Amino acid sequence: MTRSARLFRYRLPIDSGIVLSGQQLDERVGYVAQLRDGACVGCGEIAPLVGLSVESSEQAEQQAISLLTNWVGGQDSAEMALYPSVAFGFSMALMCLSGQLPSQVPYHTVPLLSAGSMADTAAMGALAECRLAKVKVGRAVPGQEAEQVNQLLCRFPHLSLRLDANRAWTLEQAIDFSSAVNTAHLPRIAFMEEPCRHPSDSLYFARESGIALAWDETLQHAVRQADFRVNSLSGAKTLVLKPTLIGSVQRCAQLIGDAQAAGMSVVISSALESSLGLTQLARLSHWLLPESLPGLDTLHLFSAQLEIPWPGSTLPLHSLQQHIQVWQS
Ligand code: OSB
Ligand code: MG
Repeated sequence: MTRSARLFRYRLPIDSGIVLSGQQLDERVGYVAQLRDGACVGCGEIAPLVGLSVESSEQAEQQAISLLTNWVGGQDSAEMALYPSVAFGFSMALMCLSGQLPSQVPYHTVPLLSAGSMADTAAMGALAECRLAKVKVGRAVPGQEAEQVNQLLCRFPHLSLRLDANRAWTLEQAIDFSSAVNTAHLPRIAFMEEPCRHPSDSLYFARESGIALAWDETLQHAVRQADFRVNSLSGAKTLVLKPTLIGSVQRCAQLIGDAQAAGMSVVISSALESSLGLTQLARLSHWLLPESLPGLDTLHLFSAQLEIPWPGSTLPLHSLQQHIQVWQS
């Protein structure tokens, strides 16, 4: 038997404010599974996200250890039902081990900002080069945020926007927002993720406003249902898929195929993974969705990168060895 495995736990300071408005997180805890088979090595990140994942870090760690123990013992596929983060990280490690994930990919992502970022000159400078950005809304008065969106679209005539309200609005607030967006700008809103607290209001809002809808939280809840069918989500134009919250690479690929067959597009997005996970998500996105730009602009929230650098990032790089090895076999 030539197999061995290790599990590392990382802890990295993070400023999650722009992404998770309600429950701020100042430290990201996650795991990296490292599989070895002969001369081949493959890593995958297992990083449940507090507040969004069903599993805790401790539960993911326990399950990862039993899964890796079985794998080292010669069992190729999981016999147990896996938590999404564990299924994702383990399947990604296997894909890398067998060389199936393409590595020569463009590390493109859609820049992430909040409606209040207009005063941030660095963020504004970056936009001059872009044709697509994502703006977090739903944190201030809807009419004012719409005004900020108008200003952004006036200032950058080639820019289109993805918006994300994270279910912050009532139907009335969502309408307040859309009616304050210049009508001429509406076609430049590629989609809005989760405008309203209630998905039924989001569907109604999309029909009323003409702004295309994307499901993110609604997809995460739906996939947990035993009788989940992707067709139940077809009121949206786009599904935002966060593999750490969904499951294995195979499950993600299946979901992408089903969504496309039902006429929806798919965007792969970050659940605040480290640079190791983010670079793998960029590779996964290019492989499964070559035409789609993923939403992976969350590395700058961290104070350091982990093991695999994101091309062009100047953040310091930690090796896995600088973090804690919690298990090996
Ligand atoms: O609401 O889409 C979200 C990251 C972690 C948790 C939730 C969200 C996000 C992002 C990632 O916004 C960035 C992106 O999708 O472009
Ligand atoms: Mg979202």
